Amino acid sequence: MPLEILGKMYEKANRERYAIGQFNFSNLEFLQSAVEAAEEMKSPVIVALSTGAIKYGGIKNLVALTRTMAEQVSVPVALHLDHGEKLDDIKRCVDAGFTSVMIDGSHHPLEENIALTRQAADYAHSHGGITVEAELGRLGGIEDDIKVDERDARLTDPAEAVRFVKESGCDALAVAVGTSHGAYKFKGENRIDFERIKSIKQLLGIPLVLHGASSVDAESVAQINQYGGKIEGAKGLDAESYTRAIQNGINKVNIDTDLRLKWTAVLRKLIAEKPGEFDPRKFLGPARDAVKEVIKQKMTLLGSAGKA
Ligand code: TD4
Ligand code: CA
Ligand code: ZN
Repeated sequence: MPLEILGKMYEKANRERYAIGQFNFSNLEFLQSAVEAAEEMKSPVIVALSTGAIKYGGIKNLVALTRTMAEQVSVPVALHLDHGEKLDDIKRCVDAGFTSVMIDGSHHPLEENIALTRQAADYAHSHGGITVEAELGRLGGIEDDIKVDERDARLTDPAEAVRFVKESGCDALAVAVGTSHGAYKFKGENRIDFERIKSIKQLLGIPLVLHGASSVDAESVAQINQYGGKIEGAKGLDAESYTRAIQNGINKVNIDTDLRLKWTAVLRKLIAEKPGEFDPRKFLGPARDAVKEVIKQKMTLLGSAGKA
């Protein structure tokens, strides 16, 4: 299929209460993993590029690869810009053929976030009806010792979200509900504010996005450490958190760290165990297959398997 507008994929997900996975990539193999997993699971999929990934791979190369791969499968694939910060990032990606963009003005004061998001939405909507995700609230690790009022201050405020969405014109909203990017999300138990997701969803009705949603699989971390790595105290979301977040209104779940961890675990082991090998395909191929398995498991957990 040609690349699909994310907004179209959201309609069914929102109606049927499941989430579509966003999988970040910056190379051929991660993209293959995501697209092949989607085809095998009959799942819609979102593949995403950060501005750093675009710099790494080249926008034309990455868009051409994604288009070509999407055309060879029967499931819908959306190409999304992750955490665009400037209006120019948005314009560049919309012009290059992305079917969804995120404008992340969450670090700006509310008025500025609204104004920036409005400009991004006007541009994307008038250029092919491209879907726009915005962010309100601050993502970050919630430590056990953080005070409740401080915690509250950084999470998305439901009333503010209503005004934000109305005035900015965004199509989907990334909410801060206790997750954070990277491998170190929680000290103890998962602490996600499911009630907050529910309130925001009831007020807005639009697709909500969960960033920082990796599980940080303990086996991958152990394998990395066994073969010379050093990753300590890493912790992510458990399976139940996905289910509860989705039941309460999340329709897009962003996953990057889990893919990076699995990739590194496989590569470290293979390189250690095959000292005479120097064909990159002998390393990258198995890593690609392992990442694909992780993505397939996520699609089952998110409920998107079988929905394409
Ligand atoms: O938005 N994301 C992915 C962040 C990707 C960052 O890419 P760069 O290193 O190129 O800047 C997420 O919300 C994923 O969260 P996760 O839990 O997987 O870290
Ligand atoms: Ca942000
Ligand atoms: Zn993110």
